[in-house]
Amino acid sequence: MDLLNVLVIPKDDPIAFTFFTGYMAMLAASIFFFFERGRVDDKWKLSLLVSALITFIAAVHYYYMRDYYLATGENPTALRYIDWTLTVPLMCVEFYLLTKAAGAKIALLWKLIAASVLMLVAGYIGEAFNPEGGDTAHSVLWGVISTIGYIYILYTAWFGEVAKLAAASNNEIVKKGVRTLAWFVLAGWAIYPIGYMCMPGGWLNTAFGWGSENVDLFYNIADAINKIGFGLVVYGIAITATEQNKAKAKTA
Ligand SMILES: *C/C=C(C)/C=C/C=C(C)/C=C/C1=C(C)CCCC1(C)C
Repeated sequence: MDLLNVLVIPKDDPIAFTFFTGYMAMLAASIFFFFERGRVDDKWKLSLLVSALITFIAAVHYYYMRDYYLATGENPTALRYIDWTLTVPLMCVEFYLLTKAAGAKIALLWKLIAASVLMLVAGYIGEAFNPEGGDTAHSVLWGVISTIGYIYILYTAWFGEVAKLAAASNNEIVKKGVRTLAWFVLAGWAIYPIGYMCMPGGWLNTAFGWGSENVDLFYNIADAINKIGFGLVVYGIAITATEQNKAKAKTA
C-alpha cells in the first residue's frame, strides 16, 4: 500500500499535482538556463549559472518532497527549508552580481544572506515546532521575527544599497531588471507568509478555516513563480544586454 501511495496521484489532490508540475517545471527551467548560457556575453554567464542552480536545487528537493507528501500526506517541512536555505542565498547572489559592475561590495552579499538566514531559521522554528493545533503564540512570534529578515531584504532591494547601486549603474537594462526583481521580492515572496498562516493556529487558519494542506499549495505556487520568474528576469537582462552589445559592435 505504501508503494502504491508513492506511485499514484489522487485525482482530487491539487497539492500532489503542484508537487509534480513543480518538479518538472524546475527541471525544465534548469536545462533552459544552462544551455542558454552559451548565447550571452561572458560577463553574464555566472548569473545564468546561478539561475540554473536555483531551479536545479529546487528540482532535486521537489523530487523528494513529492514522494514524501504522497507517502505521508504531510508537509515536507524539513526538505522545504533545506531547499530554501540553499536557494534564497543564491537569489541574493543574483542581486550582488547584477550590482557588482556598479560597485557592490561583498559585504552587501553577506548582509542579504544574514537576513535570509534569520528569515528562514525563525520560519523553520515556527513551523517545525508548532504541534497540530498547538502553541500559536510561539509560531506567531517566530513568524514576526522571520518577517524582520524579509523586510530587510525588501528594503535593500527597493530603497537600500541594491536600489541605489542599480540607479548608479547607468545601465537601463540593469536598472529595469533590478526593479523587476524587487517586485518579485515584494509580491512573489509575500505568498510564503500567507502559506505559513494556514498552519494550525495561524491567522488564516482560524479566521477562514484554511487548513494546513494549503501551506504546501501556497509554497509550491510561490516557488514556481519566484525561482523560475527570478531566473527569467536575469536571463532577460543578460540576453538584452548581449544583443545591444552586438548591435553596437556592428555600427562601430
Ligand atoms: C525559493 C524560495 C524562496 C524565494 C523562499 C522565500 C521564503 C520566504 C520569503 C519566507 C518568508 C516567511 C516569512 C516572511 C514569515 C513566516 C515564515 C516564512 C519563512 C514563511
